[in-house]
Amino acid sequence: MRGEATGTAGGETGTAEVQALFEWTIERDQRIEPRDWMPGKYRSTMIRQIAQHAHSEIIGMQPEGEWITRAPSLRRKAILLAKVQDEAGHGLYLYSAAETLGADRTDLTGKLVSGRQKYSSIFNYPTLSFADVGVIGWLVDGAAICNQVPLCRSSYGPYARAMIRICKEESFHQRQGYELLMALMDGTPAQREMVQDAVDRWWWPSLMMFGPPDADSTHTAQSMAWKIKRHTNDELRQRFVDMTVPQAAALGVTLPDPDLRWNAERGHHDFGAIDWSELKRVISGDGPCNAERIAVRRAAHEDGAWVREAAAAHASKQARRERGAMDDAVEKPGREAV
Ligand code: BYC
Repeated sequence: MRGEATGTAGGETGTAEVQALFEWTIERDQRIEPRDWMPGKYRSTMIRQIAQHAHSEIIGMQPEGEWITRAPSLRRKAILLAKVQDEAGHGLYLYSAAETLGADRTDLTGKLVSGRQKYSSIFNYPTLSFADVGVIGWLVDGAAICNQVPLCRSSYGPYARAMIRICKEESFHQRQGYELLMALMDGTPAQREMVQDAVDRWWWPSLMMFGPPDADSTHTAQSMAWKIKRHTNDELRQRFVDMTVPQAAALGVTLPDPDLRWNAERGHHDFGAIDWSELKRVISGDGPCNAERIAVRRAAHEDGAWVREAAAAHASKQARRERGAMDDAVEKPGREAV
């Protein structure tokens, strides 16, 4: 942590004046910026959430990435490649946002591969057919949009700004998934069955993405008070169900929940009980693909060591050159440094 440079003047608890400024900024719906004083708990909560989000984007490249070489046409391959590249980009913006809080990227990666930091439960399920690529776009990116659009108004400036671009790209991801599923539903009975099978497998894990129910959520109350989160886990889950039911009907698939029905009194869909023990199991490392996802990430990190070393050597050479040019300019005034 490089806390010194990032708004810790006033200490962890802060003077009454900086505390009041922080509260006032939150109250007025303005943004907390990297050099502003912030409570230590705000900083650590932001690092936790942003890092978990970044890790999810990077690990999230794997389930779909597995299908790039097996895409059924050049067009589908190009689309999928672009989507997976976007996810790498999202991970990078988010790691940069975490760095503005004093976090160190190498340290965050170390925490991911050693299981000390989490990533989204959803990426611990296997992608068994190409229909899974469509369903991930439709349901997983759809859930991500529901969760992330409000984060564009999150109180931490660099995170909120990163989310604006990410959400634009997520919206394209969701549409490509839906378009792929429409094409499959327009195909043979076997293709339609493949879509239904994928929907059956991804529906409940998609609902779990929103996190535990509000009553069991450790962080929601404080994160809502600090306007890091703008809605609770259950509110967003309900919004996602309401948004998805008509899309499923238009597509011609059945959502695998016999208790799913419109409740006119509430003005929302009721839905069946979620198996929270499954979420706990997957989060604690015992999902169908947890070990594989981490092993792939660890291997990629180790295999990429030479690239990081080469990039660091190049950067320090450049910095030395720039310093040399500046020294030259100081010694020989009147001549411009090149
Ligand atoms: N999976 O108090 P709670 C994407 C943890 S990327 C794993 O409610 P919070 C995409 C939680 O961390 C999708 N862990 O927490 C990418 C906490 O544990 P710790 C990722 C989960 O933070 C590629 C504990 O459970 N999106 O869409 O208030 C391709 C208690 O939870 C999960 C984001 O990261 C989970 N599902 O709320 C396609 C969005 N849920 O840290 C798509 C940003 C909860 O205390 N993050 N936990 O040990 C958020 O909005 C919030 O962090 C969450 C959780 C709603 C996820």
